[in-house]
Amino acid sequence: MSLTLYFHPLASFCQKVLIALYENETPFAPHLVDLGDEASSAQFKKLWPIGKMPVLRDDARDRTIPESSIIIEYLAQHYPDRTPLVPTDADLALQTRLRDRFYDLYVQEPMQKIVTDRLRPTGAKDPHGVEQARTLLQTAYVMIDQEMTTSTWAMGDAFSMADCAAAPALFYANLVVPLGDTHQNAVRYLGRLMERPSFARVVEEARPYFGLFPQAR
Ligand SMILES: N[C@@H](CCC(=O)N[C@@H](CS)C(=O)NCC(=O)O)C(=O)O
Repeated sequence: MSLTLYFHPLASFCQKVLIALYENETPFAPHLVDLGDEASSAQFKKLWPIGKMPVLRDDARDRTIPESSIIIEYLAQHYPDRTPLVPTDADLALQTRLRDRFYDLYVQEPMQKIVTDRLRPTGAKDPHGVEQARTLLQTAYVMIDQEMTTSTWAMGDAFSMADCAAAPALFYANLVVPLGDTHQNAVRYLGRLMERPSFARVVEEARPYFGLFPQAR
């Protein structure tokens, strides 16, 4: 087996890549990274000094690939299978990348901002930044709700990299800023994502770690 994924099951950007791997039943060796453990963190940073998960290592091609979207593009290019997560049509691929960026930058990142602020010690919190993140999430929710009026998946009928990004982003964002009654199309989209076998498996595998998710205080 040539692929190794450095990841943590609870981490949303890692879940995005796990969905892609499970969609195509791509064989890989899981390598759990514990950034809270000095040795594990130091070992991981030798691979990718930035220290953000996930990272894919491909021994067959002697490549180390960081960044969730780049990993999915790499898998689509070198390990394609039944679910083409990045369309071959250039225009459709561009739209897929835009939606992938949308979910990463305007759902995952504000969600992370709100969650990680809960881990900051008293006196080092950033209430203004958290408020900005909440406002950004609300704007994104309205846009997603409109897009999902007629679509099954982020790109229409075909499941894609954009849905890999959307699933963990919406799952965790909904825990910190509930989608609520006003975004019913987005709620139904999250429901479809939760039922997708690849993401259902990811959630099951993350379940033992849910206690580590910082709850609102
Ligand atoms: N742009 C990166 C973001 C990765 C990211 O933020 N990963 C989080 C886990 S979900 C992480 O490693 N956080 C650790 C840290 O920031 O120290 C990607 O798409 O892979």
